[in-house]
Amino acid sequence: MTLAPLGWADLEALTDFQIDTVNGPTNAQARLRLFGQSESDVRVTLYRDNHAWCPYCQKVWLWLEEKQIPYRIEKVTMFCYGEKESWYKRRVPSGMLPALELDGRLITESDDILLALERAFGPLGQGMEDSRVLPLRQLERLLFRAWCSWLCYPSSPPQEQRSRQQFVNVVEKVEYALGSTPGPYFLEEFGTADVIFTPYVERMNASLYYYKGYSMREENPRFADWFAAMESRPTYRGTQSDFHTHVHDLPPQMGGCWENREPQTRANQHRVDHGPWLGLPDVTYPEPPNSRREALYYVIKHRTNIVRVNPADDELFDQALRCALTSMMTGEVCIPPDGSDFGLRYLRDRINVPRDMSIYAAKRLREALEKTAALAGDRQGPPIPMKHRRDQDPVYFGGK
Ligand SMILES: N[C@@H](CCC(=O)N[C@@H](CS)C(=O)NCC(=O)O)C(=O)O
Repeated sequence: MTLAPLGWADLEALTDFQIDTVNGPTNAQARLRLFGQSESDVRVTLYRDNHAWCPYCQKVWLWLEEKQIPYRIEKVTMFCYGEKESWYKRRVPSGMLPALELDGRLITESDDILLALERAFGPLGQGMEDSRVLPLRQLERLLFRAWCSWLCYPSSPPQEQRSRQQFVNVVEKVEYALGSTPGPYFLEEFGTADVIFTPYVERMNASLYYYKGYSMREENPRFADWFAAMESRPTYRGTQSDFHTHVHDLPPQMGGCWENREPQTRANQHRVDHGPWLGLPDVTYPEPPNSRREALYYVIKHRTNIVRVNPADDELFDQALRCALTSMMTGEVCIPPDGSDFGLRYLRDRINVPRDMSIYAAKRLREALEKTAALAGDRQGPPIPMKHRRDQDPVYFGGK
């Protein structure tokens, strides 16, 4: 059946999604987290980036969520997507993130932040300076360097092979470490070491799949088990990003990501950019039943800005967007207006996980936008910039 696009009020009636950002599950939208405690218990403020892209911020964020420490969140702009706030530069002249205020004292450097948090609230499992955690922290840095050497420098084919091999050799060491304790985590119980590995392993999984045709999660059984165990934790799910977001936010942050020319790389790139997004190895826990309702809720909430920043004509795009949402919620075909393919794909390419919504909601929305765009034509949106992401500057979205 072909449907006319529903109006905004009718669409609103199709979602009952709600989230308690303060006391509910981990989420990227919160400005305050209380875990059932009172606001007077708050001793901590976390300064992190607006888009939840910054890996060192994710490390501290995950730690606070796991320990259920009440805290406030102040969001700051990263250099690659806009102007750093002057109030932040006055506090942290380098502008670097994360920073954390604990009982009025400002701390920078994510490891120092975790050490200070441990002193104030106790460790998360085995602490940062535990004799079994220290070598794992070193191993994480070794893995990070091997990843950077492979991904972030242009190389000739023989050099590319050497860098790949070096990375795979370190991955084997990590597989061995994961395999040397019972259970899926780095030590017997979940703890600091898992938190420390999380941000970059998530980014490695995404970037190597896309730029190198290498699927870290699928090719390494211990990593696969570790990822699955991490995904069983609502804390991690709330901070987890998807392949599309990571592969397009990393180049400006890392100073470039270099692809190889292998057919597998091409195939992976096509899949991440054009779908289908469900089934990609960025997530493996089952899809929650409310993913479409979640996507609808967030689009409705931000629809005025979403329409305003889109390069397509406002009225035309408003109708096209309602078409995509109608089709996402009803499963019926809704033909968008002529000329709206470009605008729909512009939005498809700029859904940011977890800033805008969680991973499955984003996949459903991308899918609906692409299916609807395909009914109007094959024009792609403007390419996503590689050197900066000012297309994501929060000022275009009505402030912070
Ligand atoms: N060693 C620092 C590294 C922090 C870092 O590199 N932060 C990046 C973001 S991931 C940053 O703030 N860059 C400035 C910017 O992008 O605005 C730490 O562990 O906290």
